[in-house]
Amino acid sequence: MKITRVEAIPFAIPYVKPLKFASGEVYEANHVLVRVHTDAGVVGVAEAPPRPFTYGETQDGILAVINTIFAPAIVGLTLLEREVVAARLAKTVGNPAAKSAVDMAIWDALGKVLGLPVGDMLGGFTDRMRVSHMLGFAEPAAMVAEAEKMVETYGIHTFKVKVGRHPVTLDTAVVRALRERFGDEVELYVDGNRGWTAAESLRAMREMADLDLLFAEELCDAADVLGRRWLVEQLDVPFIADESVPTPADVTREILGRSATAISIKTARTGFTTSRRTHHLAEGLGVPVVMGNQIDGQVGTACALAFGSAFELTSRYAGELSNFLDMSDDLLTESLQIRDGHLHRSTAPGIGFEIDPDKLERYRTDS
Ligand code: MUC
Ligand code: MG
Repeated sequence: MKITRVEAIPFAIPYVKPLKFASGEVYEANHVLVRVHTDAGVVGVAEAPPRPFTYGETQDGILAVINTIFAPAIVGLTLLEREVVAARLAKTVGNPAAKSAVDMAIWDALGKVLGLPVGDMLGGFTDRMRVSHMLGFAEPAAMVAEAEKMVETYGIHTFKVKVGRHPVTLDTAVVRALRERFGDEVELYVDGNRGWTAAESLRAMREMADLDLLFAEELCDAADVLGRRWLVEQLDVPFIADESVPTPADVTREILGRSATAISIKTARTGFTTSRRTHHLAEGLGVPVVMGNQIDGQVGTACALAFGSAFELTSRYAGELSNFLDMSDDLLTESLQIRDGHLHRSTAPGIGFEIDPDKLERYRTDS
């Protein structure tokens, strides 16, 4: 069960429809596939999506930190020494997506060696999750049309609407149009990716007071410490901290500082080992959790599904598990299938997906 090699493979898959939001735009999935090889012959796999506008990581940076620091630090450890791996990776600051992919690939390998699904190893609460779809910036009619397609084709009934544009009425009009089109058939919440000030956020939330929002996420920057506390105090829906809580310590600070009242867990930035800590912390603090999407491909989505379905708290609300639908292709032998608004996790050992070697050959950018 010893780790013999860590491989980091860059690949690029174009999006059919780019995702646009207040802090950035994504046109191509230029991720890094991480493979952890073992002396048992088993290979664990996960992916790292670089998000420079959120965490500062780039595809080249992820390759460099894995090849030059992480791989030499963990080769020779066994798959059971996940806390030793975590401690060694923690010696390097930042690099959350690179660390997470290494961590999740190790869990995948361990599951394969033991013949157990990772979702069961983590907690085994359920075998499925309800799916929430993120609607990126577009004209109101186009965003409503996308939601219609998601309802009709996939049975999705929960939507996270990206907001944070100026004037705020641009976005509030979209949310109103969605509520008018679907009535109480759908759940709606908004994510500002820090695009508004605290005052703009409050104005927008007041304008949407009659639209029965489920949550508001990261509407303004957590660095505006008092402004955000002022905003959160006046809201009557939970305020989700997303990019402001990449570590458990950040969760503690934001929740105890009263500048958030719910959190997003993203396996793309906290892997399985740290996501588990974050989950337990959220449970202890008594705050709601939404499984978030770091604009993951199908590999990353399978990871979020494995973790989210493992606990009651992480599967209570719909998880953001559908944005791989915007990609022109993916790497799996069998695509994830959203049916009746749900994703079911695989019962196969490990995270539960297989990489198609032909697809990897086609999309990798290092050969
Ligand atoms: C989200 O919830 O903010 C946008 C940037 C990122 O890192 O994740 C996405 C979605
Ligand atoms: Mg967010």
